Amino acid sequence: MKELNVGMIGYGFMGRTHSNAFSQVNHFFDVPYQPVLKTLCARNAERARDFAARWGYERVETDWRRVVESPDIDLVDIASPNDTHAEIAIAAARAGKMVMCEKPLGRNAAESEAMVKAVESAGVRNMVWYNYRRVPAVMLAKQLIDEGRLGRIFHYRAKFLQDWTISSDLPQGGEGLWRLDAAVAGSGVTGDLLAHCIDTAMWLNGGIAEVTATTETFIKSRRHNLTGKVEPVGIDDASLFLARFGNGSLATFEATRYARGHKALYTLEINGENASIIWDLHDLHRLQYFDHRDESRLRGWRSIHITDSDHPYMKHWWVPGLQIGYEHTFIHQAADFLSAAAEGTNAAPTFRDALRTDYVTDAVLESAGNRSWVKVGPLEAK
Ligand code: SOE
Repeated sequence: MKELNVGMIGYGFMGRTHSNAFSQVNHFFDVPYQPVLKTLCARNAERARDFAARWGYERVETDWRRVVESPDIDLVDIASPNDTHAEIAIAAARAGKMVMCEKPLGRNAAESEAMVKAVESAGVRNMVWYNYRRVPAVMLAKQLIDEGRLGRIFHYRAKFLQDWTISSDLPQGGEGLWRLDAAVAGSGVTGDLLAHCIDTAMWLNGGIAEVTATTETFIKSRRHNLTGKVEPVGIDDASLFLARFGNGSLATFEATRYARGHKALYTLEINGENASIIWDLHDLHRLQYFDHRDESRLRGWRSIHITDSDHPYMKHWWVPGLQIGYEHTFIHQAADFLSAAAEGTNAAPTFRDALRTDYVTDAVLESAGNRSWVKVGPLEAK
C-alpha cells in the first residue's frame, strides 16, 4: 500500500473530524493508500503541538506556506476558517498537491471559481467535505431516486436548524466564533448550513434554476473578540428560500441558528409521484420511505434501519442491527477520495461541484437583498 502524506491545516472541530477519518480509514476500508498524518499546521503553536501529539502528527507548522512547499506532502487538507480556503487551495494546487477542502469551498462563487481553475489547470485530485452525502441512509435515498422508484419529483423540502447563537452576549470573531464574523465566514447560515442542504439537494434532484429568498440578522451588533469593540453583525442568522429545480420540481429551504431546542436538525423530504422519502440527521441511521404502489391494505411509511450489509457502506462496519454515526461520514468520504485518487479520478463532490452550490448561495443572498427571483449561475446537472 502506498503511503500518502497529509498536511492538515486547522485544528478545530473539522480538523478533528478529518484527522479521525484519515486515522481510521485503513482499519475499515481496503483503499490503495495509507494516509500518514505528517504535518499539522495552525496559528497557535502550543495548541498545535498538543493537537499533533494527540492525533499522532509527526510535525507542526504555524505557517501553511511551509506545508504547501514541503516536498514530502502529497495531500493538503484545508480545515481552517473560510477566509483561508482560497489562498491555501490555490497555492497547494500550484505546488501539485492533492487538495481537500472543508465546506463551503469559498466565501462566495468568485473565490470558488479561482479555486476550481487552480485545481483543474494543475490537474490535481480535489474534493470538498460535504459529508452528509456519505450518510448511508442519504446514499440509499440517492440509489432509490436513481433507480426511478420515486418517479417524477414534485417537491424537495430541507431544513437545518440550530440554536447556539441566540444569546446577545455571545461575541463574534476569533477562534470558535469566526462563523459569526462575515469577513471570515463570507455569510452566516446561508454558507454554513444551507450549503449542506443545497449540496445534497442538487446531488439528489439535479440543478437549481432559480430562487427567491429572505434572510434576517436578529442580533445586529456583537462584541468582536479580536478588536474588543461592539461591531455590526454582517452575517445572516436565518435564511429561507423557495427554489425551482431544473427538473420542474419546487422546493423550500430553511436554515437558522435561532430555533430554540434544535442543535443540528438537518431534515429533508422528497415527494415523487410514486413514493416519498424523509431523512433526519438526529435519527441518521433511518430512512423513512412511503411507496404508493404497495398493496393498499399494507401501505404506510416504512422506517428502514440502515444497518444491513447491503446498505451503502455498511458491510465495512459492524454486524446487522448495529448503527454508525456522524464521524463515519468523514471516513466514508476519505475512503472514496483515496480509491478514486488511486485510479486517477476525483470522487464527488469536486471543487467544481461545490462551486455550483456557491452559485446557489450567492443567488440566495442576492435575492434576499433585492427581494426578487434570481436565476442561479451556470445550471448544469450534478
Ligand atoms: C455549525 O455549527 C456546523 O458546525 C457547521 O459548520 C457544519 O458544517 C455542520 O455540519 C454542523 O454545524
